Amino acid sequence: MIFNKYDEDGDGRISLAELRRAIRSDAYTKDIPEHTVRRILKRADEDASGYIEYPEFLKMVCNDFMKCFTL
Ligand SMILES: [Ca+2]
Repeated sequence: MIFNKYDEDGDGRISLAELRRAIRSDAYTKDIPEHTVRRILKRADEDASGYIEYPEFLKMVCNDFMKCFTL
């Protein structure tokens, strides 16, 4: 599952560091700047916990990256 690739330590949520690594490992966003990573996290983080939980992650990939079909 895609979420597991992002959630490297398997605690069920994606931290800023995990999001940064995952995004940069994707070819199409290799040069993504730090402030953009933070903006993506902030936008996906609906409850403002500072992390992306699984339901928030699903919304993020469906809305922004059109990857719904791969989930
Ligand atoms: Ca995690």
